[in-house]
Amino acid sequence: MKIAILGGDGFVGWPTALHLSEQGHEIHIIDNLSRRWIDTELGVQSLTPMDSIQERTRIWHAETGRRIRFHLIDLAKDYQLLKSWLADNRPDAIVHFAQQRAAPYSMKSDRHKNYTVNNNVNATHNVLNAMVELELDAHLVHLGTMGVYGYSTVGAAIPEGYLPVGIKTMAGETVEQEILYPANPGSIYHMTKCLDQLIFQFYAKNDSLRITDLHQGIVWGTHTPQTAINPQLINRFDYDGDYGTVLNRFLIQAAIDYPLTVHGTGGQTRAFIHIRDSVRCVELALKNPPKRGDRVEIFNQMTETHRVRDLAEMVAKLTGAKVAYLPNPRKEAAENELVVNNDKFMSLGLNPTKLEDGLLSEVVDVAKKFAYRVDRARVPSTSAWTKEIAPHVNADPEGKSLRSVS
Ligand code: USQ
Repeated sequence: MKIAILGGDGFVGWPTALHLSEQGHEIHIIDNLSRRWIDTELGVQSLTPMDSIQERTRIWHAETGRRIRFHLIDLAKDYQLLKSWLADNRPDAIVHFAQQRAAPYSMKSDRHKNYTVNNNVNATHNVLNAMVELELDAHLVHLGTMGVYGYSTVGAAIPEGYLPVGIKTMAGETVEQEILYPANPGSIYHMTKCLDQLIFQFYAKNDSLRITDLHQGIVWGTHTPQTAINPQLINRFDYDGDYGTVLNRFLIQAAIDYPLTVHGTGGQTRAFIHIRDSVRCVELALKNPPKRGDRVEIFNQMTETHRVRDLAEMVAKLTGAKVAYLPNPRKEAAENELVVNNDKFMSLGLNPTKLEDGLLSEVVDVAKKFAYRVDRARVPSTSAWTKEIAPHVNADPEGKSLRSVS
């Protein structure tokens, strides 16, 4: 297949591009390199040293003989450029990762909120709009989030996108329907993914576009078999307070002897998936497209759930790190249960990489190898969800004010 990977320079986009290229697909990365610009804005860099996208694709060609082509397009702003690229290339499938993906970054200020909404919503809408205009029957696979469901404890497993409901009619009968599971975003970033769901629903209904939405959990790990082929193909690894996600942050914190930064009681339960499984799920989704006229296909892309404090304890046990319980900069439930249905990917043959598979230590090794690149001042998460929370954020978990290190 000819596949366009929108956002193919990012943390999940890059290993997906390599994985699909290895399988013989013709891969085109479309990216505006915004993650690299945001690193510059924040004054941080990936833990792992990353080459330019052009250099990465050159090395991939030198190692494998396969070509990945790169096109610099801002999907949210350059609609005409995107449209003419799609018209000229007419891909069979489009994998859409091209969105600002960090909840803390999206909550930093009013400017960051605006940027995240404008960028994410326009990118999604521009792609769909152009597909309709060009009568392009490509399968669109979008990376969504488990966060569209919220994390409230309802005592039932979260289904894959749709919830059966009974609606009482005026005649007193109950009509059965399946509706999108009620959206319950916890940040501006997550809110944009909820908006995406409605946009997809409309375009699938109105224009019979074939769309798959992957509701992904928190990704951990860094290597896939392809990124490990050559040091210059290495994936990015975010550890900073805005882009670092919880488990990868704990692993790098352990490697640099920094207290593990648990927000609140650490009673938040979240869904997780290893980066290797993430790329495999995209492959499985591409192999199982919906038909024209079908509703949006939704998969829950996660393989296990964990409580944040359990993860901290697991990493502490593995490494001897200390755990710090900090005031939570986010407005979120202090404690929640989370049960998720992921039957679809399991029935398609996904064989999950679990935390217990010993890979945690592999990531600690990566973290230790590149620990010299860490700026400790960038580790704390200081983006507060509300003005009321902001004064309580602990910007220096290593400082003397820290009392709750166990
Ligand atoms: N947390 C800590 N300490 C930290 C960092 C985070 O206790 O140092 C807590 C947070 O308060 C939160 C949980 O860990 O309760 C998860 O935070 P996270 O930063 O790992 O994940 P999140 O902000 O939810 O976002 C990430 C990705 C996003 C993806 C989402 C999947 O950045 O792109 O959509 O995970 S999910 O969480 O399932 O919505």
